[in-house]
Amino acid sequence: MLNPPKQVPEQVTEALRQAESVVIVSHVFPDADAIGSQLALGNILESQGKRVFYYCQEFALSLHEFIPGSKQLSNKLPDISQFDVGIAVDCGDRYRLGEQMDTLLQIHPFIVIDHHAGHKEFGDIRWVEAGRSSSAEMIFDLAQALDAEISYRAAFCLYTAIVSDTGSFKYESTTAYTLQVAGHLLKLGIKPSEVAGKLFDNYTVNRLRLLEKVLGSLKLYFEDQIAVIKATNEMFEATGALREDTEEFINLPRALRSVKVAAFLKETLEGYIKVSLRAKGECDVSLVAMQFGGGGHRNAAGFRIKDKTLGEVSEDLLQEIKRRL
Ligand SMILES: [Mn+2]
Repeated sequence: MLNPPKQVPEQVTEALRQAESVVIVSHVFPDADAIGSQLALGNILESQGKRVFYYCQEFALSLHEFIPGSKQLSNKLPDISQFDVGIAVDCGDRYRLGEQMDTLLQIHPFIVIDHHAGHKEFGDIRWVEAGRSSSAEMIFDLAQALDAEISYRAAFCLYTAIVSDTGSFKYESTTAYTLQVAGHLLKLGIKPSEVAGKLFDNYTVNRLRLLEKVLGSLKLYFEDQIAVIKATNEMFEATGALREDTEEFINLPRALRSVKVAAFLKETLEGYIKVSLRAKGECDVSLVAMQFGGGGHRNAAGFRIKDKTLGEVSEDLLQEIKRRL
């Protein structure tokens, strides 16, 4: 095995060794890395005799329900006095904790494990490595540091998270170490085809009908270097698809040969315009997202906005992307 890029900070392992009851939080509207990391870490800590509560304000169970343990996720935070450690995984800033942020941050020590570039510090004990492929890769290291066995279930969570956050090992963040961790997880019995099937080959008919409409909205700008697709309320109504069904759609315009930045604008049930950005090459879309109060990674970022129309957001966004191409 290669050595991990960095050792797990002693403070993290110390605090977890002493803990008896912990709450693990992932970010609002979690992706597979957030949920996979959360559930894997919980499974690892439970195997060491600790009580674990899994909190997440908003999660899409139907999309992630194949991730083992996802039924344990709760959006109701109990009395925090029972927890002696709080842990946030995959949260680039405190607001990603959701509405219970203030309450959660009253738990001390509060440990933060994250890999987002542009991470805004919060919590008491921070382990942040922007170069990592995924939070799950860090949770793997943490298991080693705690001398914890990784169960098949935890391995399944970690592998799913890594595949998802690296775009199936395609993104720049994929390192030799990432592949070693993945290889180790295969040795624990994980079947890549099974995970890929559950992560990607999971469309409903409604979802495919929605995709047809969303792709129909494709517009190209700036010598086809910028691609924009949209999902409107009307499209969701016409197809009966769910808001979460748009997962992965952004990768299709991104796959265009000429495209350097792809944007996906979606109307949410709460009246927001939710924007996902993907880049190949020179444009750092996390900087674009930050201009609109969001964040993310160099090649994958996002934000949401209220009180503006799809057309207005699209206009402002195009200006900002052009400026950075
Ligand atoms: Mn992540």
